[in-house]
Amino acid sequence: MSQFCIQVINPNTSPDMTNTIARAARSVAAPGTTILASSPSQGVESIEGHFDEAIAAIGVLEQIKQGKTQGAQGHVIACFGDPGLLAAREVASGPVVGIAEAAMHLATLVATRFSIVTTLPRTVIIARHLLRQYGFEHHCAALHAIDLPVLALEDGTGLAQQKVRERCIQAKREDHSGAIVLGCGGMANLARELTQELGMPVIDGVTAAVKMVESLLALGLGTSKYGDLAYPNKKPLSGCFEQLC
Ligand code: 2AL
Repeated sequence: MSQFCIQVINPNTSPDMTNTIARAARSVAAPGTTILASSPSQGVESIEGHFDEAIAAIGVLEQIKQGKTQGAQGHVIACFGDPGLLAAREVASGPVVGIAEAAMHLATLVATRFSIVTTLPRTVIIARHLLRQYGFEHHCAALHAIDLPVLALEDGTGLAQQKVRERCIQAKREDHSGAIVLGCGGMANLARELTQELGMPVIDGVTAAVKMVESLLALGLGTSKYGDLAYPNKKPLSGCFEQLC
């Protein structure tokens, strides 16, 4: 049996969300796969805009470096904006997969069009940018926001989860799409139950990305070091960035 070590990085600093993500990742990992769950030592406790993403990207790079020293062969970036994805690929040699790209890719394999249900309205524009960047613009029927902050998913009240469920039901009724993509790492534990309840694929990016990284590792495929994803050119980094060398 293959023995893989996959690092699942929560780019925000919320320990509760890291636990939710780690549990979901372990629930789908193959028997031979170890999940190394991690989050940055400093940064933002939730990622809800461009400013947050810029900070989170540095944390992702710090975590990739640490994951490599701990034996990680592949990496998942478990935030729906995929912060720092291409930079992470430059510093990694194994595969690096973001949860937004993973969920979107899988959605196109099981439906002609999908809907996205995310957290705050301001994160919708981030998802739109990614759809364009990844070439999935024409596959997405609509985007919905539950209009609650990311950390509402970890407040223990269940309100955010109820809103996700309601938005998914609304998306099924209104969008004429065949699948729903959950647009936050903190929603990772909801996909299976919603898939059952709605009778259509509801896709979470954390579990999708873990299975994609496992597949790439099983095929012996890592990030290409030929071309723009080659290791960064060596040059001095100053101040707090020295630790990224
Ligand atoms: C996210 C996410 O997945 N984690 C986080 O902190 N912010 N993005 C989002 N759209 O809710």
